[in-house]
Amino acid sequence: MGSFFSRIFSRIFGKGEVRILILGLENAGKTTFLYQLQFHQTIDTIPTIGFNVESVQFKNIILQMWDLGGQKSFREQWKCYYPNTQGVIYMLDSTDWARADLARQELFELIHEDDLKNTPILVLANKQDLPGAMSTREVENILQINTLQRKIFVARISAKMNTDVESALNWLIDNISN
Ligand SMILES: Nc1nc2c(ncn2[C@@H]2O[C@H](COP(=O)(O)OP(=O)(O)O)[C@@H](O)[C@H]2O)c(=O)[nH]1
Ligand SMILES: [Mg+2]
Repeated sequence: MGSFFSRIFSRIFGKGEVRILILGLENAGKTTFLYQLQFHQTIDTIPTIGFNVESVQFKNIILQMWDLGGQKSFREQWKCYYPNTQGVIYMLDSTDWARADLARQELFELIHEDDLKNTPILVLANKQDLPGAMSTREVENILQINTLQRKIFVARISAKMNTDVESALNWLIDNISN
């Protein structure tokens, strides 16, 4: 059975490796998420200068995860990483109502990029362990998800507590292969 799945995956994903970008404003929880996936623990993060990249085994696939710095000066360089990307994770701090509009603007910018036009986008509404975190409906409204003609899905997670991370990633993997 295992080899059956690995044959299917290698047919879909070539070498069995998928390139995924983790984007979003600074402080959304991108680096926490990446380290949770890779090391199964919460690691004290510092603002990311440039990028972190980790190869993470998820089921039978290797996810090559690029965690790009989210501060304004780095956001301008996100474009350089778009070519050959198969999936985008857009991380949102669900408690950051003040910057929700900015988060939408950045999402809309990347959605119109040619290099990402066929890329499914998984929105991770992070920090659901905190009081006042946005609901799925609130995130969909704020990001105007229903105006986007895209494979896009909002999942609520807590990167810190490792809650609901795996089912969210399943959506992304399924939609990369389709
Ligand atoms: N309560 C809570 N805090 C989180 C969560 N994810 C990240 N954080 C915190 O948010 C801050 C920014 O996280 P970081 O991963 O550095 O964000 P990045 O700038 O997007 O890479 C850190 O203090 C994290 O501990 C979460 O799911 N819940
Ligand atoms: Mg970071």
